[in-house]
Amino acid sequence: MTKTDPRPTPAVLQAMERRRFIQQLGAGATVVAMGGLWTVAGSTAHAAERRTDGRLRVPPGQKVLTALRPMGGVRGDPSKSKYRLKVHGEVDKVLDLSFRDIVAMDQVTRAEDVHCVTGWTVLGARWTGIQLETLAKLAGVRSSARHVIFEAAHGYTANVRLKEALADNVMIAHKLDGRPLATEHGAPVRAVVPDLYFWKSSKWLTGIRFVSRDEPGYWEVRGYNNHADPWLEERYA
Ligand SMILES: Nc1nc2c(c(=O)[nH]1)N[C@H]1C(S)=C(S)[C@@H](COP(=O)(O)O)O[C@H]1N2
Ligand SMILES: [Mo]
Repeated sequence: MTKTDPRPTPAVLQAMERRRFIQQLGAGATVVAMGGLWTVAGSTAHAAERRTDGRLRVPPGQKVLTALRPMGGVRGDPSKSKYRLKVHGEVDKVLDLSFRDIVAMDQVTRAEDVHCVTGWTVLGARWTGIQLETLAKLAGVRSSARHVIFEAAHGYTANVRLKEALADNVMIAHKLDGRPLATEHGAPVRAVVPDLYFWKSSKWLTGIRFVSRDEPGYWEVRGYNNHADPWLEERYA
């Protein structure tokens, strides 16, 4: 995981004075940061915009990019024909789904903003897939469940509170902007948890495990915040 992941540790990030650096970026600028190209969208356009819940559209300390930046990670197998997704843990019925099973379920397409802890935001990415809530109902999540663990290839995990995981906009997605997910973005299937920092959105998703006790995931045990609310800037532990 760490081998191909460009993410510096929190200590390194802070040493780079990330925040100050990002604030210096101008609208429409293309800059090289942390080993990659960032295309910064017009920064004033969304500055005052608010969401229906009253929160600012762009969380504090974030710059709007025009497209998702591939953030690395150890890739899983992108093959649709071999794909399996296990829904397990505190459920009445364990599910073992193929890619066909997933696309045969109620499909939704939603434009959702995503926010990466390294300081970029993409507005209105169009995700297609199923709502996590649909799977939760199908599996019969028990009242003992309190958290969801999004399990991915090679042991990557991310934990999300059950209540937040069952929000309308939490998806198990297989398309982005009308096209099948690219391998680097988690093909064939990834989680999308728009309202928490993007590391909670496991790519190359292999399992959804409902648990009664919290289990901090890959980044959460490496210095990142256990909850990860972008509006509270819950970046680090
Ligand atoms: N399996 C897996 N999922 C992952 C990661 C990872 O390393 N492995 N990185 C996370 C992080 S830190 C971010 S910001 C987003 C990046 O998604 P993207 O590469 O599609 O932009 O994926 C998240 N999901
Ligand atoms: Mo991230």
